[in-house]
Amino acid sequence: DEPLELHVEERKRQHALAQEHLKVEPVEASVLRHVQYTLARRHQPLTAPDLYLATALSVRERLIERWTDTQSYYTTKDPKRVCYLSLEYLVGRCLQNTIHNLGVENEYTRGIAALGYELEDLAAEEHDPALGNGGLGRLASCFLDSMATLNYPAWGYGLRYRYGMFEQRIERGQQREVPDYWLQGHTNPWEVQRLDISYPVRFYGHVHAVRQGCNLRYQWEGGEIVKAQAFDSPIPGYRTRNTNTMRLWSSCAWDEFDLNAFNAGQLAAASEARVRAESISAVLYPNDHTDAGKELRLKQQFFFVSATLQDVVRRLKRSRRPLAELPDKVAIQLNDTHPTIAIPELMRIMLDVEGLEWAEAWSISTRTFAYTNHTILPEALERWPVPLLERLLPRHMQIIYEINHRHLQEVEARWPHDTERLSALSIIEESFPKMVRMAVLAIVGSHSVNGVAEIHTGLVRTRLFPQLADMWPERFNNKTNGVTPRRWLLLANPSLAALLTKWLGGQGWVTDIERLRILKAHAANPDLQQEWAASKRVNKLRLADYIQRHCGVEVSADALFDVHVKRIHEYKRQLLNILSIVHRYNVIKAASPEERAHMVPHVKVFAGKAAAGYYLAKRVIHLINSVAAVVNGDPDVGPLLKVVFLANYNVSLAEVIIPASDISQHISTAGMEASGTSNMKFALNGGLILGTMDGANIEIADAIGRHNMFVFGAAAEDTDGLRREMAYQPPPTDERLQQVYSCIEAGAFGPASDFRAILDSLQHGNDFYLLAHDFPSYLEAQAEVDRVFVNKADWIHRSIVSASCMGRFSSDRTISEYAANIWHLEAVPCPE
Ligand code: 4GP
Repeated sequence: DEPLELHVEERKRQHALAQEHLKVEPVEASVLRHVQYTLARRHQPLTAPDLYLATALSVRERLIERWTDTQSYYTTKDPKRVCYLSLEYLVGRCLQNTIHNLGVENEYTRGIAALGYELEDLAAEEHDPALGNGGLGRLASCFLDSMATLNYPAWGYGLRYRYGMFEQRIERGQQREVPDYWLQGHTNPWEVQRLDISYPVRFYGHVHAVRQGCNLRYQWEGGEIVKAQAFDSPIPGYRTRNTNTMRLWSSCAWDEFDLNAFNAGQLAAASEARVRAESISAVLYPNDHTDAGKELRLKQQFFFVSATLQDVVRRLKRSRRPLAELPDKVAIQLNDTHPTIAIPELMRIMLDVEGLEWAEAWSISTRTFAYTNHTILPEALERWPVPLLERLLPRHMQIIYEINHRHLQEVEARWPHDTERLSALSIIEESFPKMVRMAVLAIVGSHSVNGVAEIHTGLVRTRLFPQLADMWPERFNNKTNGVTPRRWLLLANPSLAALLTKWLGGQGWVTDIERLRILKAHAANPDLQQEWAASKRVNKLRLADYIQRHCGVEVSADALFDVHVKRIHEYKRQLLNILSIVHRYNVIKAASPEERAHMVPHVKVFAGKAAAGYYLAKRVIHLINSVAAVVNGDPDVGPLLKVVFLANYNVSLAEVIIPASDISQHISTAGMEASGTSNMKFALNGGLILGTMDGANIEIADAIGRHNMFVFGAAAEDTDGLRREMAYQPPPTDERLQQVYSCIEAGAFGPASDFRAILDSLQHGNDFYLLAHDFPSYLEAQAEVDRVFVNKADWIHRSIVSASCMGRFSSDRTISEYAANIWHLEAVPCPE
């Protein structure tokens, strides 16, 4: 390692050089330089893909300078850092986000225009990297943006999947999954391969005990070694010099090529190890809420965790600090249980490699780790078979047993002879085969356990882990989610952003959205209302254009845009929505011309992916598309009802959809959605919410006033009782719902056999998701939506009030809370 002072001097010199360089080079020149010298292309003709890449490379130069400065500054200051460990990131496109955060949008807009293009059109050339499934992954990316903006020294660690989330195509009304090779076409300008940073990661092998004095020391040996190779992406804060790092690991063979095998003529065997190694970071598991249960998934988890911890320990040692100082220097946040194997891995490093004693190692470890739970769905709680762990990670299994042994001794000491409690609190589930409960391990091995909304944290405490909460009440805390106003307002909604900047006298709201509250007092101001409505219209026209281009369906911006976008899951109840749409269709068909004249025209927008193996969710997509085909093709209905399913929902599509909504639906069965974050994005963009009292909807209702939200359905505390009652005596089905079933059964939307599984789950199942139960109150809430929508002034008033009260739901607030209460982290603003 070079001396620090030299390092800093060299950086200063490079910085001064780069400054000089940038001063003299305008955007056009810089972009054309990249076209010519980096892409090795001629200037004429300039194509959009080339120009996008050259522009990205030009922006990247400015970014890299800040990035290296920040990293050097952190090295000099050596502050406490947070490492956010997440198997998923939904980053979204980077070009415009970077330009905005760097504050160079005028320069680049003008420069690109001078080259004959619009910046937005170039931005659309960027492939949206989908390295996550849904909410949890997008939250991780919102958090990275906030950490950088708030100048926290933070690292996001994860896996660089070659194939992220599948691309969803809709063919004959059904979902087809196509592999999404996001790195195709050109190099990714937003990452830097760190050839100098790689670590060995071991799998399988055996444990060897060696006697040292009167102690036994263990060594994990043999097996297979895979190389973890770092790819770094800069994460720029908004209008600050601080630029953090997201480090994603890619797997490759430790020895590129087996020359001996090759020389012996075994050509396939020569590259076998490479193929096996590369498969680890090949694909993201396209499952949320189901335990993949596959060896490869556990391999992915350990691979990324092991490389990350080696990186963390290396950094600590470079600053010449003992491991005992780890908790003062690093906070590690586990994003759900996926990285939980980090706990035994850190213990292994401290015990077997560094030679620490158990008590000290355990104290260091628990003070370093904190765990966030994102769902209470039982099928999502990870459990790994003991035999698998014993084979893949034999030393870790020993350590887990030891952690459990000591933990249960503590339980026994506090609650003697309470076998029920012992088995509930055990990390090992005594099933066949035995299983390791990763959530219990995460809680035992962390100093903080948090849920992501008030109601969810309550359920984590009372329903999911009551005995653990009993044992360590102080460990459990709530951190209600938030979203970044940079991407979800400034970037996604330029017209509303301009309005806010004008009415709030500057762009201060971008980092302090509490300032929107000022607008509340002006919600009835006709000028504001008129501008607000005009902004919404711009966004609705943009979405209408997208719908026309992608679905061939013409929709009017005067209609009520009613949006339901998220992963397709029974508990999120897209089915409830489409059934109510069939009902609306029936009502329209039966209505007289006078009645129709008073009806509010609706555009129903759906988007979302179903896990590839989730049969019922895929049938729901089919039903939505089948209903859409009939309704949109029925001249009798005309503009009163249009239904569209937009394929391949991802971050960039969300950016088009969210600002355009009048109403969005967040209608999970109460008690099942941990938080939801799109509800926050919609409300921030002036959309009203139709929802159940679930997840963060409850806190949003508190913030904006419940009367500004359209609420329906059973309450979380009643659901268990209702299920029991219904099982005992099934209630009669609502007549309107019965009619909907009859239509589907009669083949109104295609062969009834296509939807048999759905109908069976509703009519002969136990209505676990309370669809039939909530149907009448859902229709009532929708009728209320229609009543309010016709009164434009009232609607806009509610829209302004809602958006203006959303200050609490910025991820800046959430991250400040994590930093203050869990990580104990100071901001370290990098000087200009
Ligand atoms: C999601 C939850 O389902 C959602 O309610 C929450 O807002 C989000 O995490 C962020 O906390 N969970 C997942 C998952 O995406 O894979 O468990």
